[in-house]
Amino acid sequence: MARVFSGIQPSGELHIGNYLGAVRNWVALQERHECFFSIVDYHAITQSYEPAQLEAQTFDMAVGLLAAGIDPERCVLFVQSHVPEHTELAWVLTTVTPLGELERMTQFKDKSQLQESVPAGLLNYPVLQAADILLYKADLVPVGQDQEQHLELVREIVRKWNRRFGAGFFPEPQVHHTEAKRIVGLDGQAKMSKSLNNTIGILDDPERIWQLLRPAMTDPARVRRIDPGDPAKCNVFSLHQYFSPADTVDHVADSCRGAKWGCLDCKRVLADNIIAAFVPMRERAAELRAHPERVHEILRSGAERARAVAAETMAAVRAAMGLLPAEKVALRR
Ligand code: AQP
Repeated sequence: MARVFSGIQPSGELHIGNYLGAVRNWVALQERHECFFSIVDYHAITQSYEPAQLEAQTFDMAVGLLAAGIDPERCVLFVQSHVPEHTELAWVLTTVTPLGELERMTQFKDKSQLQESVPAGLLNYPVLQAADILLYKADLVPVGQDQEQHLELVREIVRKWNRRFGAGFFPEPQVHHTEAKRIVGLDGQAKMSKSLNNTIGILDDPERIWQLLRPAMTDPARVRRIDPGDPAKCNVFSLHQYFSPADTVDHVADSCRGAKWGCLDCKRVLADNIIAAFVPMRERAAELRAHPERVHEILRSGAERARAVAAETMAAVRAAMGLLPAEKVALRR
C-alpha cells in the first residue's frame, strides 16, 4: 500500500478544476492507499487574503471535501496549521534548497508579478510543499499539472537531504494525475483557479452555475449563431467531455461544427449536467453545515493522527541532522 499526500488551499471555494484535477483522484485513492489530505492554510497566506474570512473558508473547504467523498474512515483529513511539524520541517528543508531553483519556479514568477513587494513566503512555497509531502514519506502525490514543477523540486530536495543526512530516508514522491490534469477557467484562457475568479464551485447552486456559465468564453470564431464553430477551440466543449454522456458530446460537437445551435443552447445542456453531477454533494454539504461539530471532530481527529506520523519523522530528522534532543534536557515536545 502506497502512502499518498495531497493538499488544497482554503483560498476560496472548491471548484470543478480542483475536483476533476485532484480531489476526484483523492476519493479513488483513499480506497486502496494510506492517504493524508490537508487543507493547507499556511500556503493560502502566501497570497493576499482576508484574515476575517480565512477561518470560514477553511471550514467550507473541509465541508466541500467531505461532501465530495473524502471519507475520514478511509483517510486522514486535517488542517495544515494544526500540525506544527509542517513549518518545522519546512525550515529544515530551506537549508538544503537551492535559492536559484526557487527563483525559477513558474508559479513564483507569475505570482510575484502580482505583488508590489514579494514576500519570502511566496518564494518558499514549494519548500513548505516539500515538507507537507515528506513528513508523511508519501510515495504518490495526486495533483494537477500546475504542480508538476514543484514536485520535481521536491524530488531534488529529497536527493540533497538524503545525500547529506541519510541515504534512502525520504522516498522520491511521484506525481499522480487524472486525465483532467488542467481544467481551463471560464475565461477560456488560464487554468481554472480560485484566485483568478474564473471558477464554478462544486457546491454552487443551480442558478449560480447557469449565471457563471452563460458568459463563459467559447470558440472566438463563433461570433453569430450561423457561424460554424470548432469544438477543439472551445472550453465549454471540453467541459462537456467531463460532464456529459458520450452521445451528448457527439451531438454537441456536431451541432457546433454545423452551426445547428447557438452557444447558449450548448451551455444550457452543460449547466444541467454539471448541476446534476453535484446534487448529492450539495445535499451532503447542507447536512454537514447543519452539524459543524461533526466537521470539527473530523479535523481534530485527523490532526491527531497526522501529528503522530509527523512527530516521528521530525524526531528522526532532528537526530539525523545532529540537533541536541529536547528529551536530553527533559523538555517535552
Ligand atoms: N484548473 C485546474 N485543473 C486541474 N487541477 C487543478 N488544481 C487546481 N486548479 C486546477 C489542482 O487542485 C489542487 C488544489 O490546488 P490549489 O489549492 O492551489 O487550487 P487553485 O484553485 O489553483 O487555488 P488558488 O488559491 O487559486 O491557487 P493558485 O493561485 O496557486 O492557482 C492541486 O492539486 C492543483 O494542482
